[in-house]
Amino acid sequence: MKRALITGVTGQDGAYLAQFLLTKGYEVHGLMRRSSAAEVVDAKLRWLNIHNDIREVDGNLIDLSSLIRIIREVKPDEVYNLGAQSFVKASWNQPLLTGQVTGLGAANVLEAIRLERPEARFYQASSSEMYGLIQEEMQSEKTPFYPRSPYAVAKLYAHWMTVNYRESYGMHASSGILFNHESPLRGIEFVTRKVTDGVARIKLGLSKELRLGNIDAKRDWGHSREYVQAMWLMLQQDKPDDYVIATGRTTTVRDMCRIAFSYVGLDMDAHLKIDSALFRPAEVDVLFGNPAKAKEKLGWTAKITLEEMIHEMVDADLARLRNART
Ligand code: GDR
Repeated sequence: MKRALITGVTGQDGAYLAQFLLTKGYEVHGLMRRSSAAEVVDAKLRWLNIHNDIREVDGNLIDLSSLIRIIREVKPDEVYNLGAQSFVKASWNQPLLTGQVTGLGAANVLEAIRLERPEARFYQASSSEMYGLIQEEMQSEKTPFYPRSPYAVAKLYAHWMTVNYRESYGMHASSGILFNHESPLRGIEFVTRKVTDGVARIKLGLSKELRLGNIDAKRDWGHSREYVQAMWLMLQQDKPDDYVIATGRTTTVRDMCRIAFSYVGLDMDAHLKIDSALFRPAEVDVLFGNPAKAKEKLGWTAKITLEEMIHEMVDADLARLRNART
């Protein structure tokens, strides 16, 4: 039986990845921060009904000693580093914490593996945010980076550390440059879930308006459930490498929002308000990924359309809100 260790297991991707690995017969260990009981947020694992199947390991990405102990004890075959302060807007308010968790946290995991279990395969959750200002027709593994937020700067450090450990020590360390990926498990602070939750509230008469920031930004949105499979595929390759994971379609926030409103028969223009407080100090205007390498080398392509995903999310939010009322 293969053993996997997932950091960030209580997040959207961690939960879907854990579920996927369990169906593959893996023993799944999840890093959880246990500084206080209230901090244990396993709602997403409960949603997927896998909370009793994950072996919880107590540690923290910013505590190297805890990671060394965990790698020594668990002896994982595969380590997926999904843990991060992952909300881009919050990274301007907490730039140093973001650097420690999102940047140095990855270096800590790499160091723990190098010291205790160098044969383990490593996956780093890199991000399309690293492209930032660089707008080529489509962004690929060859596109240069120009990060536009403290979050993206931290992710870029983690990305290059992954490449460096691969080249310096011959470790099987791969980096997935994932474009935005969503699901009903997405946190409410991210725009798709904010929209689907907001639309469901308006539909049920719980709210009248939805406030958003820059709706001209364009994103390449896929489904988390499919994207975690690409992570696993990367670690099954003979050679470690970097891969763009994207759908190859880009849509404005405005049009994504319209999909949600029209699904429930509401007029978006009657409810959507623009709030300048929600704009970011620096914006990434366009993300548009070229997933050709992932298709060729991993046999992976995104199949769920943006419409299907937004409909699934609106349905899930309607059900959640109706259940909360009964
Ligand atoms: P992003 O995702 O920053 O791309 O990073 P997010 O959903 O937060 O923003 C997408 C775009 O929508 C615009 N926007 C708003 N965003 C939020 N959150 N709230 C609003 O009210 C709002 N109005 C407009 C934003 O300005 C932005 O342009 C996500 C995260 O998951 C990262 O961790 C990950 O690395 C990247 O995706 C790939």
